[in-house]
Amino acid sequence: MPRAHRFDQIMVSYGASGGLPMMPSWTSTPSTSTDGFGSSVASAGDINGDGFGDVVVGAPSATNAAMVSTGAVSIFFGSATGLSLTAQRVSVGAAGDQFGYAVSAAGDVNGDGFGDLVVGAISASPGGRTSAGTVYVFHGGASGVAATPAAEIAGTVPRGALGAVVTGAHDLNADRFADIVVAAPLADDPAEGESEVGVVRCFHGGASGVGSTPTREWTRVEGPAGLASGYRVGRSLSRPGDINGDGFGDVVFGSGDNNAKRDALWSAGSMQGASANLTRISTASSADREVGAQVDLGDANGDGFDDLLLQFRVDGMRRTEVRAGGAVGVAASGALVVAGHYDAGFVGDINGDGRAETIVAVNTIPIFVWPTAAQLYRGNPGLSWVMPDWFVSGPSFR
Ligand SMILES: [Ca+2]
Ligand SMILES: [Ca+2]
Ligand SMILES: [Ca+2]
Ligand SMILES: [Ca+2]
Repeated sequence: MPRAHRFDQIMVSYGASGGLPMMPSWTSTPSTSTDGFGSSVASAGDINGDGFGDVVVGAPSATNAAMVSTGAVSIFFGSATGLSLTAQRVSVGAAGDQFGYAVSAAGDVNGDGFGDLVVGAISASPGGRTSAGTVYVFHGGASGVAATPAAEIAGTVPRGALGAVVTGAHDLNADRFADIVVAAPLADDPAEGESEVGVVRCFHGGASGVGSTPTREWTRVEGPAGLASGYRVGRSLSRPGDINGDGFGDVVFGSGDNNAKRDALWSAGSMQGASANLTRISTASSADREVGAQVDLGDANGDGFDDLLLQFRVDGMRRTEVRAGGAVGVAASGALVVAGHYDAGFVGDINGDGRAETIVAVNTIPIFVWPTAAQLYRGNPGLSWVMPDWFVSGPSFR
């Protein structure tokens, strides 16, 4: 999931058959510039069940009840005239927890028709385990989310930062209860004496919401599948998707530090949920780095199979490519969307043609070292991109 680099202003542009407008449709600016408002942003799904999509914004450095950096999230509700200007604010935990570091729609985890929310608090210390991190799930309702979380998933390893990356609205076992996938990319493996191996955990929804026991867990990423030892497993997670079109949701995640090649890995869903077996997704050149630094799933060519957005680094420059999904999995090679940019991800089908668009953050002002504009690349049947179809830039976009 893309993350914002600075926390000045959130801009939302409403899609239409012609694409996106040149000016943002909605903006929100925080009351203070120190609470980290906007360092995480996500579609929240439909939290209050009124048929309009909602947006969640994290402010992990926000003060709550005089506790500094407890963190908070704000939910802006959609309507026929756009997003609300005021938000429901939710904050849980203790000083320094950084609640809201990561946010995602959970999907409908308890099957009551209201969308639910998943929030990561990376510096929470459950059970005295310093900065093990905690993930919270909130159930939606007609008046927004309940102030008390329905589920708390506690990190098990000190300094593991569970909740640094969270995604929801998966359905890995196709039972119509949404499932969530969360990562603790910095988790050590005390049993093996290894540091920062990372862990990814899946949790299935059900009538009472998300259970507290993971239905699948990957760490170290080695062994039967013949994969090399993992490192920082779960540094990136895909949003929900179905790569092989079998009706079971699949999940892709990345691993690795800044200097390693590493690979992205994907697991196919089934009746039992995500498979323990992982399929490696790599690039041809051994000189490439951080393969899977960002991953996402969306149907960019409109063939009914979700395609993989894969980011990696070549000679210090990031590249984003899209690889087609199909009945046998992810294609072995992909089409370059754009090189030399910052974060990238799919943004759904903005122009209603049945194909997912790709959005990337780019730098158009070389004296700055942060992104200065966003570019949109339309999905197309041949998975071929040359120029962006839309961009927006501004002094506050960084
Ligand atoms: Ca629900
Ligand atoms: Ca499910
Ligand atoms: Ca599948
Ligand atoms: Ca496709």
